[in-house]
Amino acid sequence: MRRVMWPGFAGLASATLGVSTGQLVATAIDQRAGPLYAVGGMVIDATPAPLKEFAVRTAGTYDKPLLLAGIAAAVAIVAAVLGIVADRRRWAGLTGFAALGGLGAAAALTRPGASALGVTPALISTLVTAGVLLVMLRPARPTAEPGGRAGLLDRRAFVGGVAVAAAVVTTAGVAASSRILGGAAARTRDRVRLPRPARPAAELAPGFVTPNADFYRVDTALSVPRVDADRWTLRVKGLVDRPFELSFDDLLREPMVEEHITLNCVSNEVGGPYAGTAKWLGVPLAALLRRAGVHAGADQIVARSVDGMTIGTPTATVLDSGTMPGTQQALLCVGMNGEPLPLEHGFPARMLTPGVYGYAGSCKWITEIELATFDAFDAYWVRRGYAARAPVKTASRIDRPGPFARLAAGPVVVAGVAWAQGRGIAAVEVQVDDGEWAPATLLPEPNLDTWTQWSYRWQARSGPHSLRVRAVDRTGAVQTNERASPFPNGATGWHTVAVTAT
Ligand SMILES: Nc1nc2c(c(=O)[nH]1)N[C@H]1C(S)=C(S)[C@@H](COP(=O)(O)O)O[C@H]1N2
Ligand SMILES: [Mo]
Repeated sequence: MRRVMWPGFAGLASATLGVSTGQLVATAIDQRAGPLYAVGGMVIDATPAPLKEFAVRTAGTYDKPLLLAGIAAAVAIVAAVLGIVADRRRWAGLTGFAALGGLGAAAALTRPGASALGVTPALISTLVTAGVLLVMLRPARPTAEPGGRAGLLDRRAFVGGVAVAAAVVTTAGVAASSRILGGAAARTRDRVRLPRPARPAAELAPGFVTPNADFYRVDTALSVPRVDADRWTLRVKGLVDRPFELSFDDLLREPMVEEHITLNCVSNEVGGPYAGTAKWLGVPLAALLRRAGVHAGADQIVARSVDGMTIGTPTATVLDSGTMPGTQQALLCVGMNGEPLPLEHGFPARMLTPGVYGYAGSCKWITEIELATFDAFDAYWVRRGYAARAPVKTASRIDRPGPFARLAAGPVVVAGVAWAQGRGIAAVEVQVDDGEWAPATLLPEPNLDTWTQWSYRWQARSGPHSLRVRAVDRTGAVQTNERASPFPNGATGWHTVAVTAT
């Protein structure tokens, strides 16, 4: 038994120490080059879109920690097995660990924007793992004491040592990654003085905008990119007459506008939480495109982020944005609800295109805008089967009462939001059980590219009920009840909530 337990444990312990050391080394280079993060990033990019949808839906914002934990668990199992193998055949076991290290190195090297230095963490992980393993599997030396107890004590001391070292290295890694890497980004963010908008947005009722802390976050970044604004640039290039580059200071000197715009994710289920409204501050993208002089036929804007995301937006959508009364302009944003962009929402700058889902118009941590064509280039999510052109569909949501709420019979306020970006909301209707559709009361809509808040006074009789909502846009089109899944261009269907009145 001991010939399995001890070597298995040795494999696990040495890999734990090795991988933590690798993660620690990575903080000095690039957090994403850490073996777990690099493999995690590779898994995310390789995951088929429907599975990713499932992960986002079932795990919400925990999908990333869960993925990391899953990879760590898989590595732990393989490491324990390799420890047992190494106990019998050193070279076979070490070869296995070298292969694991190779996987980590390959993952780090193939991450977008990776440098050759990216192999270092995986290399160091492998060396540390192999070294610790060899020491742990050394046969216990015969000792003066009868029964070889000193050998066992050695081992216990060693195990303790490894455990303490792993804990120290991991803690140091976490601390260092937030200080070294987060430092410059957080410092430059703290120093940002947002310019006053040439055109400020109207003040709206509290509760209309989503506070930054509650704003949904959807992206493929396992660790939030921490961009030092002092070293950040934006290049505008591709099919243009005059390519140019802007620093963050240049950008802050551009005339800014402030706009309320609703952003939503194509992955949002009917009634789901991946929609939010903020007051954005930024430079109209159309102005930057005009400065560059876009070639005729360049029908796609490809935005690239520091972490290699690509997001393709129709050029016409951006150039036409804000020209129809009530619509808002597509922006290169630096501010969100009166603050510099939070790191998770794209500091120092992101795109925001009203009327198209986030994956097709709202690149965070943006660093490049390339004018291209839809024929010549498929962006990240398009390669995975999502629609290249992704106008937001009319949607409405019941926010209260919540699903399966138990409430007192009598007057009940049913309330929520509805949006039909670019078209605007003309009416919202509520249906209780199989009754008539009744009009809800709408709060004024600040512009056609935000949601509208609605409420409905309901006299609840005791018993179980279902509440249903649908919106009518300003072209007169009634929101469809035809069920569509989020893949490949957005969910449709009426949101229904079951409640019980007593
Ligand atoms: N760099 C980068 N930008 C990105 C993404 C991403 O994964 N990486 N996700 C997009 C998607 S799918 C959506 S819905 C929005 C979400 O923006 P938020 O996280 O600020 O709400 O960002 C978009 N921009
Ligand atoms: Mo999204």
